[in-house]
Amino acid sequence: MSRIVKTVLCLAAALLLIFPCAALAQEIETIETIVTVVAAPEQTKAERPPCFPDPADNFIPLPDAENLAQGKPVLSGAHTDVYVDKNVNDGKTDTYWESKGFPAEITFDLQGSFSVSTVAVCLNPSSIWEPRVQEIAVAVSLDGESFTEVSPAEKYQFDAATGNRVRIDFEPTEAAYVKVIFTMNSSSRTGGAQAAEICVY
Ligand SMILES: [Ca+2]
Repeated sequence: MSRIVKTVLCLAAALLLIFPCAALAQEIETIETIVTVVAAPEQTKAERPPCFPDPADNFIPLPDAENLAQGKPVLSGAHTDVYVDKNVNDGKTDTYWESKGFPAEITFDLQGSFSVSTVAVCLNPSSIWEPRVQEIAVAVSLDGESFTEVSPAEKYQFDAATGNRVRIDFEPTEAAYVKVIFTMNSSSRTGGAQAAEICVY
């Protein structure tokens, strides 16, 4: 290859390198002129756009009052596996009590006498806990021995869409002990009653 040809080829190669770089530099300059920098929004708290309603808006509301059962002594019959009765009033919906068979009774010692009118039975609110029906009655006592039924056995629907919880309201009654009696659970995954939290108001 002659020296002239080599020189021509080198010049051509140099031009190919130079012109794309020049074009790219111009493009970068163009991009820089159209980009508008905006400040990041304040993100110290989660915000939900109006078009995405909070699922909790559909939850069954609970009384805005002290839960008289939380942390109080609790007594039940046989439980399944590790799902002991003290899980039912530890304030956490990711721990639960599961009875071994039916009927299943669980009794709270309120450690004092109170006017009570609502019992709430909650499952884990996660939708992995599929909808189910449990049949539940409520009885109360002042001495822990003689109980009076304040809400007869009824079937209650649990559904994650409504918070996986039910609310049982009855006439205000003086009580030192509250017994919750389960007689059925439609879930095919258990042969017993289940409750992540039972609350008394
Ligand atoms: Ca719990």
